[in-house]
Amino acid sequence: MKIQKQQLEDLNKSGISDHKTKFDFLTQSLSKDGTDVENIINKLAEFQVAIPSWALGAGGTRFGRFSYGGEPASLEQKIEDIGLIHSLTQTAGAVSLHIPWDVPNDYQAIKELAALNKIKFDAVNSNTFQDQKDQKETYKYGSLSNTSAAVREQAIAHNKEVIEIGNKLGSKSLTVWLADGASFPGQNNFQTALTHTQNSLIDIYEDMPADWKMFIEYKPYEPYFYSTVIQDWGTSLMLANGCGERAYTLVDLGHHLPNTNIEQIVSILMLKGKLGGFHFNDSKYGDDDITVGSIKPYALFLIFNELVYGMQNNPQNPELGWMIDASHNLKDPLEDLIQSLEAIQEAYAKALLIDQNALRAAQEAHDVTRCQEILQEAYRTDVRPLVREARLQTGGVINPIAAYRKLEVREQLIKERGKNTIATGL
Ligand code: RM4
Ligand code: MN
Ligand code: MN
Repeated sequence: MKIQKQQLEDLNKSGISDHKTKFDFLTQSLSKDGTDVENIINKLAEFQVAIPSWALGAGGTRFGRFSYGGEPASLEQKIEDIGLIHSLTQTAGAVSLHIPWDVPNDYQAIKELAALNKIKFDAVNSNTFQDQKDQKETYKYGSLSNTSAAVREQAIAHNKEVIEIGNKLGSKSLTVWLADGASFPGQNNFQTALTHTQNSLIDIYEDMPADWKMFIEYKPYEPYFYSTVIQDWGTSLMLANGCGERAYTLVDLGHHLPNTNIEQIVSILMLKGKLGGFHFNDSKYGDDDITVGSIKPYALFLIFNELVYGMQNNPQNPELGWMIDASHNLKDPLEDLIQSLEAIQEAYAKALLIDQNALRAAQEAHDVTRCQEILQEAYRTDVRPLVREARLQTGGVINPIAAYRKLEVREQLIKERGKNTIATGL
């Protein structure tokens, strides 16, 4: 299925006058306060978030998986799905591939298809948390950290192959998420596991082309229950520093224990020029991978405040690789992604509204009440007209979920692909 430009224009006709009224009203009041609305719209329009190739089908839990009709059965169909989301939102202009779930057969054809859908290839992700068919060594007891040199070598070789695949597609970064850990005290020697991991990562790092970056994720637990080799941002940063300048920490919002101050982590990493990648999702208990902004929208806003501050004040930090890392098993995955994109844009817009000069003055005056007021003034603003305007200016639709339903995208996909297709992923 492909959405035509004319269809988008027709969809916008009915909502345009209502949008204009709301947008003009908001622009007027913001401009009066000295906000540069055009600058915010431009920033929103530029902001692109990669869609992971495993989020386009229904995700499972460890108890089961309920498939959603019309799931993409091939990489081609996954790229087409992202193309659909991108044409509605104009915010999803990239795909992040997980290897070996999504190895292209015909590179030229995949590149052409992606270009046709205006999709770029973002970070490639390696997978040493599952055994693959015909694989010689098992990752049951770890991969890059394993006590067996043969297992480590196999895992290193896999990462190098992922770099090669990404390189052929135009990717410029490798994301390593390591499941390695232990489920029982005494199972692993912490120091040996970390040393092996560092050495394995250095080997992979040295194999990357000179213009590539490595992103190292961390996560406190899961799949193992007692310890994880890369459990927190400190360990990730240490490993990144041990690899070299082009290795960075990646923050995944779901990879923290409850109540962790994620915005502070973001801020410190950016100060050190070491925040490379960012995975969006939301959670209540653990790595729940649910829709961005659905549980803790204020926390997301505070995180964006630090991201905006860092982007404006930390030239030592590179441009970030943004990705949605969510996949859930109840909603239509494409609707879920659209809602996530919307939540990201809203949090970003609200953070851009914060009066940074006033905030600094209030901080220096130790006016704590005023500090809070300044943040909440921005947070309480309904920024949706700004997000809609950015979408309109770039050729998207005013209301992507309504458009998705009106165009009967899911029904159409089921017709084309059938009810029982299953996408690769978790
Ligand atoms: C992990 C981590 C990685 C993702 C896998 C599927 O928890 O978030 O980024 O690639 O899940
Ligand atoms: Mn992640
Ligand atoms: Mn995760």
